[in-house]
Amino acid sequence: MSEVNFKKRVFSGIQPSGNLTLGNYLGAVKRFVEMQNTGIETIYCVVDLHAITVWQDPAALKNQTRELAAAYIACGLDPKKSILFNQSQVSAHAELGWILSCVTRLGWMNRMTQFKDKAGKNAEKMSLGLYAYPALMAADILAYQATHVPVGEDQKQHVELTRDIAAKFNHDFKSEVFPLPEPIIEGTATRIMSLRDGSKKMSKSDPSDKSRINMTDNADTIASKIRKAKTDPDSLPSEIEGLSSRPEARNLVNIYAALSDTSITAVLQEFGGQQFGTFKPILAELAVNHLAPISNEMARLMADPTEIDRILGDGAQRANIIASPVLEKVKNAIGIVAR
Ligand code: AQP
Repeated sequence: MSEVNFKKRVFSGIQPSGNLTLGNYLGAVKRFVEMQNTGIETIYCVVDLHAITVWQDPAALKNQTRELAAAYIACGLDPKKSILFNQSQVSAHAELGWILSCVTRLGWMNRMTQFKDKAGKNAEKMSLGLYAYPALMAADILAYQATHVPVGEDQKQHVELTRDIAAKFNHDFKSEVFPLPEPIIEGTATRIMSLRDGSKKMSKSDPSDKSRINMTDNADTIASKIRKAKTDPDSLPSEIEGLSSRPEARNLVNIYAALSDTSITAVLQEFGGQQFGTFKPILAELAVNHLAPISNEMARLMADPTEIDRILGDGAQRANIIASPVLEKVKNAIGIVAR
């Protein structure tokens, strides 16, 4: 048990690996904004070094990085209240990532389900980086001695691994450098599913654009994707139990609940007995009303990429001020001779 009382600090990140989806927004960014406004120190990152674990077109990566930063700000992250930057500008992430990959055990890595999901039957052809990704994610969090990590359900295993890595480091080097960070997974939207397959999560990198709502989609596209979303022929149930074997229906109800900040039970009380033909247009209108101001603001911010780069650069400087001394402590603990 740690003797040290670490300052409460939030860290999280998103990969600029494509368009930000409604899943990323409801499962992560919306929560980032809520945490920023509680007065706790918050650090949010565009994790570009994670994105390159799979192929990224270089020009597209630059654009996606700026677009994700614009999305963060358009969703309500304030670069004056939160530290906002892209990961590769703070070299402590990569340095600590290497050190922690020497602490992490192969047996732990082999249990990571996200690698198995992403690699599928092609594991031999995947990059070493995709396999090692969780050790870099541990470094992202621990470089700031972060205590709380808001994430969607799919990242829970990686945050738990981060705790194991932190505990092993502290134990092996008889140090108290790292806190054991807690995953914060709350709300109705911790796992938004694909609009085409209720058993798969909504993802930026899904080959089917129809499987997701992108934060940059216009009103017609959002309405069309919701109208065409896979459902079943039954009407909506009035009780939550009625959704148990209906993943697509559950997903649309979840999205409605999360967008309107209400519970699934309340949504079913209102719409129980109605057909999807009635429910889908109402959901589409809610989604458009919610997302349109965000995508408009993103477009406005993207018109000035120099300003986005300035914000990211300023955030990186502030992040570096926190991460550098932590990295020094780590180097000192493991016996590395430093300046
Ligand atoms: N479908 C989802 N529902 C709820 N939360 C989600 N998150 C991702 N998908 C959903 C949360 O978004 C944050 C950022 O995730 P990431 O970009 O680091 O990587 P990811 O989890 O692998 O997200 P994607 O969209 O599926 O990206 P790709 O396709 O590039 O792998 C995390 O907090 C995640 O939980």
